[in-house]
Amino acid sequence: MKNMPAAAGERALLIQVSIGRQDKTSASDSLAELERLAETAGALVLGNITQRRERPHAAFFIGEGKLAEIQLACREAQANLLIFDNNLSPIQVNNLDLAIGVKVIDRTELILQIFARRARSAEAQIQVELAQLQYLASRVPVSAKQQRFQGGIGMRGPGESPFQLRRAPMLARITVLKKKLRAIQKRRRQTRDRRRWPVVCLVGYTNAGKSTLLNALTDAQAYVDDRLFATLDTKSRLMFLPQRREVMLTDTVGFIRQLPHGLVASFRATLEEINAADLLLIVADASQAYVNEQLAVVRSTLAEIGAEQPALLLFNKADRAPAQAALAQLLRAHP
Ligand SMILES: Nc1nc2c(ncn2[C@@H]2O[C@H](COP(=O)(O)OP(=O)(O)OP(=O)(O)O)[C@@H](O)[C@H]2O)c(=O)[nH]1
Ligand SMILES: [Mg+2]
Repeated sequence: MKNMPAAAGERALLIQVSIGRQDKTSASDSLAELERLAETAGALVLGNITQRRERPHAAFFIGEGKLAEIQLACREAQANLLIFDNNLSPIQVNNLDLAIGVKVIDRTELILQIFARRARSAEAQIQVELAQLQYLASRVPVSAKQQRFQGGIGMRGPGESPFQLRRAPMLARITVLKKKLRAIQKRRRQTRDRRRWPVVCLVGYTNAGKSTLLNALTDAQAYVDDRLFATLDTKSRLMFLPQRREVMLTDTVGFIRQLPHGLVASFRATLEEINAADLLLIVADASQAYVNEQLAVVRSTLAEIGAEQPALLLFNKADRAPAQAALAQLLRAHP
């Protein structure tokens, strides 16, 4: 993986519990996405174990009977990491870790890890550290035996130094980071208030092609890659329109299903850009089988951050074969 050394020896099994009547295809799509996320974080994915349940098991999320099967699978595949597609409670993470004896992380923690590794600007790093700390503060280990605090994928800050695992210093650090972030946001707001151009924001699911579009329309030379969360530091560029008109075109961080709320709050500064835009261009990857589901995620995330300005929907990657057939149907479904 380019410029991202794999965490040494991270061999992962993916675990997914489908609850109630969750659609089978959407569950397998979510699992495929989890695999891409795990690989982006540097883990080697060895396989997956799935289970269907009416409701989550209170102590383990997954059924108690599955624990032995998972343990055996870990031993056979020599896995040292379990990644749950479901978001787990702190107690469930601890219980699983102790019962199976292998490090357990969930979807949220995995996404936070990717953000931590990829954050470059001071602002993005503060946002990531804040999100990680808020998440970790509720997950202080109950036992030194727990595998999850032995390094590797899991909580490492952008500086790759292990966190202090005590709650009080964490909370103090959270206060400091929030203050720093507010100062950066204030500066940003002042620049924005002085702006002379209408602002158009590119938004959409991760990997939809937002940065590619920014590059095509301006000279931004933004980083483009066929991986999830290529963009974490956003760019703005002037775009020239006919009749000598200009707009400011802004790229943003992609959305994803089950985006952690703590993260959404921490990335408010970035998302503020969306709120302050005059027009949103929603970029959707028409070659994705689950483009409608992805669009639903984008719309609900926009609603969550209170973005209510006019939006244009734009179907991208129409050149790809699977998209050709789907396109006509999509255009009918989204007039
Ligand atoms: N075939 C095809 N590929 C495209 C098109 N637009 C973008 N891509 C590819 O899709 C991948 C993702 O593009 P990006 O522009 O990085 O996507 P993004 O929405 O900025 O993604 P994140 O920043 O990761 O959220 C890249 O490999 C692009 O080359 C398109 O119109 N057709
Ligand atoms: Mg991008």
